[in-house]
Amino acid sequence: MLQQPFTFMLNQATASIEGHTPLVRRLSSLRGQFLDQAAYTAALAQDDPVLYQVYAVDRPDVVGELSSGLTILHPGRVGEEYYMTKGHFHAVLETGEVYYCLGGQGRMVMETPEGDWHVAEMTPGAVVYVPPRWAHRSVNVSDREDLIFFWVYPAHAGHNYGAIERQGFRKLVVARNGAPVVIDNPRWLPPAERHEH
Ligand code: PAN
Ligand code: ZN
Repeated sequence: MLQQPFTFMLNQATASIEGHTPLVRRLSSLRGQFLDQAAYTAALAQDDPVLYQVYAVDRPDVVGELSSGLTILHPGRVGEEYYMTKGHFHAVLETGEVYYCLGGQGRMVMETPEGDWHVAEMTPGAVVYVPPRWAHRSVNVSDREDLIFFWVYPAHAGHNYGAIERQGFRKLVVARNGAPVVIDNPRWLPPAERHEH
């Protein structure tokens, strides 16, 4: 069936996509991801804050279609680690993604299944290209501003959260003396040392 072109409005003033309801991810959906588990448990005992909202313009799950949307990641920390997205590989590993930063200050943490890693800066105007095979997580390194970005990826890519839920990313972004630094994740094991079923 022939698809009809369409337009949607990304409202930068309100950081939303008009006519769409966002998916909301709270602190509780990142269980096990923050290094400081005591700080995580203490934070969750107080409240279950919204970490980010995702406005998705989803398209049919077929080759050729593109899904796109807007993510708003709020500022905050658990211990010294900044608020971040869950992060994922695409289920169809050989699919990439483009991210366009519209507001705030952040980092995109990436890695391959083989353990290559890269951390890219997200600042207004930065377009980060995530090649096929690279898992990706966004981190808000500001203490006060939302990190806002638009993204586009092949609609058949799907999301694989499992590998990241098991041990996180190889690198973490934490605040040291008020500035973001990249450190090793002590829970991360090289592929050969993992015991996955
Ligand atoms: C983005 C992300 C979005 C939320 O749309 O899905 O920023 O991050 P998590 O899915 O890791 O919670 C994307 O990369 N889509 O493929
Ligand atoms: Zn993705």
